[in-house]
Amino acid sequence: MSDLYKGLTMSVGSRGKIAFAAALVVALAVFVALIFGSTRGRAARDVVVDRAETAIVGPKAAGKPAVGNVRGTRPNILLIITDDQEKTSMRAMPKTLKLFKRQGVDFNHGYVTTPLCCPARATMYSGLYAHNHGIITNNPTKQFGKTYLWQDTFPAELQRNGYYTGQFGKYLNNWNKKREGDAGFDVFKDDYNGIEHDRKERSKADMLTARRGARFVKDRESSDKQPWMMTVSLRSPHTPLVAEKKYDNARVPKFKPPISFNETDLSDKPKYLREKRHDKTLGYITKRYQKYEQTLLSADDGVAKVFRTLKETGEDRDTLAIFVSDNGYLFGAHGVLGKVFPYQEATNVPMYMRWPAELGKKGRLDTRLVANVDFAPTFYDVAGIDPGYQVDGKSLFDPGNDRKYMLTESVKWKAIQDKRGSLIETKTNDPGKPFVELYDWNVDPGEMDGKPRLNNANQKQRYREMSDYLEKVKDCSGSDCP
Ligand SMILES: [Ca+2]
Ligand SMILES: [Ca+2]
Ligand SMILES: [Ca+2]
Repeated sequence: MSDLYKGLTMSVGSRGKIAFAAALVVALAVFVALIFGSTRGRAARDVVVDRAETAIVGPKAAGKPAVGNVRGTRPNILLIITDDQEKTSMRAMPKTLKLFKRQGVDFNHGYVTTPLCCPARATMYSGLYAHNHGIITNNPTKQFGKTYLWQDTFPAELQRNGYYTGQFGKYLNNWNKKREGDAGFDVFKDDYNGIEHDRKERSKADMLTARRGARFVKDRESSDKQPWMMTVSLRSPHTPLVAEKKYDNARVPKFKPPISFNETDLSDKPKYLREKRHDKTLGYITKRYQKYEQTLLSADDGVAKVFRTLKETGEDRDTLAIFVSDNGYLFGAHGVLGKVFPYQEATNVPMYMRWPAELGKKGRLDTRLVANVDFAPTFYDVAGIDPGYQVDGKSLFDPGNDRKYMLTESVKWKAIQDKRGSLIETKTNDPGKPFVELYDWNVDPGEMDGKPRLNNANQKQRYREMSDYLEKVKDCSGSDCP
C-alpha cells in the first residue's frame, strides 16, 4: 500500500494536521509565486495539493469511496477525445481498452451533457453547461469572447498555475488563433481545423496528432519538474470515413443493430425526429459502421503511441488521463443516423480515467452518473486550483459528486435522467407545452415508447418528480446544477 492510500485509515486528527500542513505549503507556494511575479513556468510538479478524498465508487465499494487520499502531488493531465464515437465501437480499440478499462476506471454512466462536437468540447474545457458557456451549435463564433471565455477554461487556469499546456487536433470549430487568441495553450496545433472534410488528409490525421502529442511529452523531458497538460483530439471516427490505407480491409467487430433499429412506430417521438428519419437498410449501415470502426484502428494506434512515450519518459505513473468521445451516434436507432438526439446512443459515451499513481492499475467500474461537465473541476481539484470563476460540474474525486439526476440539453430539447430512465422535453411552437417523452429502461430498454404512461400512483409520482426537477435545473448555474 502506498503512502497515499494510507489516507483511508488515517485518524481525523492527523488528516486535519496534514490538510493544514498542505494548506501552508500551498499558501507558501502562492506567496513565492506572487513575489516572483507570474507563476507561469515556475510551479514544480511536487507542489503538494490538499484535495478531497478520492471517491471512486464501484459495485464492490457499495457506494463508499474505494480509494482515499488527502494529499498528493500535481499530476500531468491528459485529455484524449475521439470524435462522434458511440460506445459499442470501443470493441475496435483493444489497445485503448487495455490501457483504460483494464488499468483504469470505466464510467459506465458517463455522459456528455450536449451530444454535439463543439458544445461538448466547450463543456469539457470550461466545466460549464452549454446554457452557461453559450455554445450550443457547431457554429459558435459569436460566443467566443462573450459567453465562452477561454480565460475561464482548464487549459488557461492550469497554464496560469504553472502547467505547460498543449493542444493537438481540433479545439473548437471556427476557432481562429489569430483572432481569438491561444486559448491558454503554450503549444497549439489544431490540425485539420477547417479542412476536416479533406478525404486525402483525413486518414493520416490521427497518427499526425498522436505524433505531435508524443513529441510534446518528449520535449518536456528537459523540464521534467514542471507538470504539463495536453489534449489529444483525434479525428476518428468522424466522417469522412476514410481509413488508413493499411486498415482499408481490416477485420473489425460486426455491427449489432440497436433494439430500436428503424423503429416502425415513431408517433411517440418529436416531429423533428420523424422528419429526419432515414430508414437506411441494415446492409448500408453495417457497411458504414465497418468503415467507421476501421478509422478507429488508427485512433487506437495513436493512443498507444502516446502511452508508449509516457512509459519511455517515466511519465505514465503521474499522468491523470481521461479518454472520452465528444458525442455518441445513432446508427439506425429510431430510424435515424446522427447525433444531437436525447437518446442513450448519443449521450452515454465511452468515458474512462486512468492515473496509476493514485488509482493503481486495477480496472474498476465507477457507476456514478458523471459527465464531461465534471472534467475541468476534476483537473482543478487534482492541481489544487481554485478557478477564478464558478463551475457547474463537480470533481470526479469529490465524494459529493453522486448525483441522482443528470441534465442534458440541446437547441431543441432538455432532458433529465437517472439510472433507470429519462424525461425529455422538446420545444414546440407553444413555449408552455413541450413535447414530452418518458422512458423507463427497465421495461423499455430501447426507448421505443416515450408516451408518458400514468396508470398508477408510482408512475405519476415519478413523472411529477422528474418534470419538477427538470423545471428547477434547466437553467441552473454553479452548485444549483445537478
Ligand atoms: Ca463530434
Ligand atoms: Ca520524465
Ligand atoms: Ca415508438
